Amino acid sequence: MGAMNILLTGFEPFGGDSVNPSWEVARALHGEVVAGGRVHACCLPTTFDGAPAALREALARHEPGVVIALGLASGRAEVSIERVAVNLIDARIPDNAGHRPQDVPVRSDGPAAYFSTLPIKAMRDALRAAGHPAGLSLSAGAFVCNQVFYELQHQLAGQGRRSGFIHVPALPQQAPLAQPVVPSMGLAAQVEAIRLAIATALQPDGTAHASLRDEGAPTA
Ligand code: PCA
Repeated sequence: MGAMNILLTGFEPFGGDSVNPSWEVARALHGEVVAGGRVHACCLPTTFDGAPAALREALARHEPGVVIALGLASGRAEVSIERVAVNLIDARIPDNAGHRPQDVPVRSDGPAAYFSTLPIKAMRDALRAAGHPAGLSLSAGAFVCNQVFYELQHQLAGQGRRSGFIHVPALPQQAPLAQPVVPSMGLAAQVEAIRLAIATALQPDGTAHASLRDEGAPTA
């Protein structure tokens, strides 16, 4: 028996950016043992067609006990721990394959939404206690990040594994390139925050979310 595997995904750059902090953070933590779990980083393509398959493959390869998917939310100032994935794709910009699907479900056979099964409030509190800007978010958007979050929860539904999504702010070098200029957080601080988020997610008593754990949305 080795250490429990933790899958940490990030995304390739998109929307004309040359860097995506979500992948930089995941890559920086690759191979680390955090709270007894070994981190496996995986870079997902920022395409509606490619991301779900890449995620599925990573889940099969690593059989992780905990999964945290990361993405960039340019414009947000905090590490935002997402609460809910919705069964909706409505792309505001084209993905990296030039596709811009609008008003379609992630899964035509799936529930309207899934909740995160991570101990989200314990994670937020741990990050804040360590001095990181952190908060809970009620929307992961309707682009590839939300799609991956939804797919993740759908694929792991009912398995009792902890999984969810965290959006990170832009890096300082990206901030002035956005119009208007966006808030940012340095890479070292992002890495520290996500390491702490992982450690908190591995704590057996992270029960902030117990009543919602491992349920689909209350539809049907
Ligand atoms: N952010 C985008 C997709 C990839 C990423 O890092 C999003 O929020 O949907």
